[in-house]
Amino acid sequence: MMTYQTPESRYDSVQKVLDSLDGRECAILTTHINADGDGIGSEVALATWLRARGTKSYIVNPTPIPQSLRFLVPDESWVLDPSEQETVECCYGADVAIVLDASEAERIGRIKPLIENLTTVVIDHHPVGDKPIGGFSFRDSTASATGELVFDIIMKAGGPWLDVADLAIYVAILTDTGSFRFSNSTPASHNIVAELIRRGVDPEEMYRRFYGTFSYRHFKLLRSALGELKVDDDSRVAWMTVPSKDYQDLAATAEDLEGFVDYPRSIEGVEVGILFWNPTKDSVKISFRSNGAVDVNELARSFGGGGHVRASGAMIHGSLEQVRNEVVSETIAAVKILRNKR
Ligand SMILES: [Mn+2]
Repeated sequence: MMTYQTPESRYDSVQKVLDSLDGRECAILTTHINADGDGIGSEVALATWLRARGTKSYIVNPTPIPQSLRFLVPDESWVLDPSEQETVECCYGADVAIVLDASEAERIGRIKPLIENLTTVVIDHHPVGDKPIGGFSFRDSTASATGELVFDIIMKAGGPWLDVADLAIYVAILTDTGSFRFSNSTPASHNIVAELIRRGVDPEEMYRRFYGTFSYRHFKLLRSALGELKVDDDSRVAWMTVPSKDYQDLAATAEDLEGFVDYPRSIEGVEVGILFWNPTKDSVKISFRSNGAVDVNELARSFGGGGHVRASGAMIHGSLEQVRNEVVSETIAAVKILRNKR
């Protein structure tokens, strides 16, 4: 027996999504820049379900699917490269676009113009910002992952449930809850996962794939980044920097930094943990993690980024040192303002 039930507050939205996807010939699915397990998992699950119902469905993302998530895609032909003319034509000829795990145009980058003229359905669990993508949206920031909302849709439709979708939703929830450690690990997310395990998903295999194996490069970078770990004793803000030279010399990618931001955040008594690195020479990527008191979504938004209340990020143009000074002092200020309010 299934213990999970879709929250009543979602009933209307789920029905509207089903209505807008019913009988479509061709759907374009997309997600945010630098997609994570939730973005890709939600796309694969929904595409699998749509295809089983006779809707040709393609994944068109602003940035490539990370290597670690490629195993989820059952057929390479489902994924289209937005820089190819054929993809552009395919998008123009589609009859619905589905944006997953993102609500703002900026987040989907170069995909925006490709789907501008299509009926759009947004499915997301991020707190909504100032410039949401138009069309119908099914949003709920109480959902552990966008994958949870996709589960609601397939459940309401009565399936079909395919193994590929089960695995993809599992990965969506697993990765967005940090392996069921974060505050979004709710009874609902556990109940969904219980159902997925009952249907055959192997938790140990998934754990090993995502958390039990790292490249040697990951550890080399971690060793040098830990050497740059700093804590402001007064405000309890901690930050870590990945040295630019090591990042470049090792030809690293964001994937190699998986879990790094958890180190500053996990220091005893720390309110906010921050990770800094240079994906390119003149831009700095920042990841924020809050232990609860500080809203890091708001903080990231003040730097042009965003995310969740406890986990967010931003990309800032400038030199590492200059950006780091500014971000650290703003974060310290945010902690102090909060403290004065208490
Ligand atoms: Mn997500």
